[in-house]
Amino acid sequence: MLNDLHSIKKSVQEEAEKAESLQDIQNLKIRYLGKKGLLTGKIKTLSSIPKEQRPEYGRSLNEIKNFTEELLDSKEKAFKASELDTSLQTQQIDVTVPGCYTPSGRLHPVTQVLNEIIGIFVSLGFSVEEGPEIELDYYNFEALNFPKDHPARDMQDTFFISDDVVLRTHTSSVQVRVMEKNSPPLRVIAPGKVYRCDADVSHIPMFHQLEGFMVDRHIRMSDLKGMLELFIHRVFGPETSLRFRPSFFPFTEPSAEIDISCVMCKGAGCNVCSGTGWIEILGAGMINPRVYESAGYDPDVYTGFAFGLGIERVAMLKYEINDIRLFPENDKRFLEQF
Ligand code: FA5
Repeated sequence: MLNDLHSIKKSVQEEAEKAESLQDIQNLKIRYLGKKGLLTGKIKTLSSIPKEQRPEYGRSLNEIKNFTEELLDSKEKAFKASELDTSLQTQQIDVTVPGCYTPSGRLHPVTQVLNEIIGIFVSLGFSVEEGPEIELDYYNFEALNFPKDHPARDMQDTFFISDDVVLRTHTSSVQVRVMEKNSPPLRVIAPGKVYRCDADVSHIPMFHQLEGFMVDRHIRMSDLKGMLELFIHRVFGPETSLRFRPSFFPFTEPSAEIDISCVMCKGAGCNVCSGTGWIEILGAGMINPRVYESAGYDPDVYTGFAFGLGIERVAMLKYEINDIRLFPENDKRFLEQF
C-alpha cells in the first residue's frame, strides 16, 4: 500500500517536470488533488485500511499530499510569472500615443436657447402648451381677426395644404385653441416650429417661435412691459435696454414691435443693427377683443397681453451668428461650437 503512495509521488514529480504550460499544471492539480483526484480518493478510503497500518499510512498520505500541493503550487507560480513576462514583452504600452477622441453629442443651439427661454417663463409661473404644425386656417388666421382675403394675411407668406389647412405661420395659432379649453386666468407659453415661404440671411422657411400670453381681469400694457423687461434682462443681461415701437397685428390692439439695444455694439451703432443701435426681437400687444369673441370670453371682463418671439433670432444675437441659414444646415463644424 505504501508502495502505491510512493509510485503516486513519483508520477507527480515526473509529470510536473514534463509540464509545458500553466494549463498542464492545472490539469495535474485536478488529476491528483481535485474532488475525484487520485490522492483525494486515497484519503476517502483511509477508513478501510487495517487499524494497525492506518497511522503510518495516513502520515505518508498526508506527506505526499502536502508535497504534491507545494510542488504544483510552485510550478503554477513559475508558469504565471513567465506568462506575465511574455505578455509584457509582446504587448508593450506606449504611453506617449495620443488618446482616442470620443465625440459627445449635444443639443442643437436652437434647442439650447429654446430650453433656456422656456425655463425662464416656467419660473415665472407660465405653463407650456403645444398646438399642431399642420393647422386649420381658422386658428392660424380667422380666429385671430384675419378675415379671409384680408390684406394682413400677406404679412406672412403661407404654405397652404388646402383652402382651409395651412402649415402654421406663427405660434399665435395656439392662443384660441388654449382659450377654448381653459378659462382665465391664463399664463401660457407655446413654443414650436412655424413655416413661411421665406428665405434669406435672416429668414428661413422653417423656424421656431415662442408665443406667450396672459389673460385675466385688469391685465395692462405695463404688465407686458415688466414681463418682457425681466425676460430680456435674463437672456441678454441687465444692461440691455428695451424699446416699444408702435406696430400692427390683427390680433393685438395696441400692437408693438420690441427692439433691444444692440448686443454687439451696446447701442453705439454697428453693421448688425444697421447703425441704429437697436435690434427688433419680438412682436407683442394687448390681445384684441375680437380674439376673446372667437374663444367665447367676455371682452368686457378680461384683458391680456401676448407676445411672439423668433428663437433663431435670439440665438443669432446670443451667439453672434450672422447667417440664420447655418442653423438648419446642421454642419458638424458649426454645431460643435455650442
Ligand atoms: C408674428 O409672428 C406674431 N405672431 C408675433 C406676435 C405674437 C405679435 C403675439 C403680437 C402678439 P412676426 O411675423 O413679426 O410676428 O414674427 C415674429 C418673429 O419671428 C420675428 O421677430 C422674427 O424674429 C421671427 N421670424 C419671422 N419670420 C422669420 C423667418 N422666416 N425666419 C426666421 N425667423 C423669423
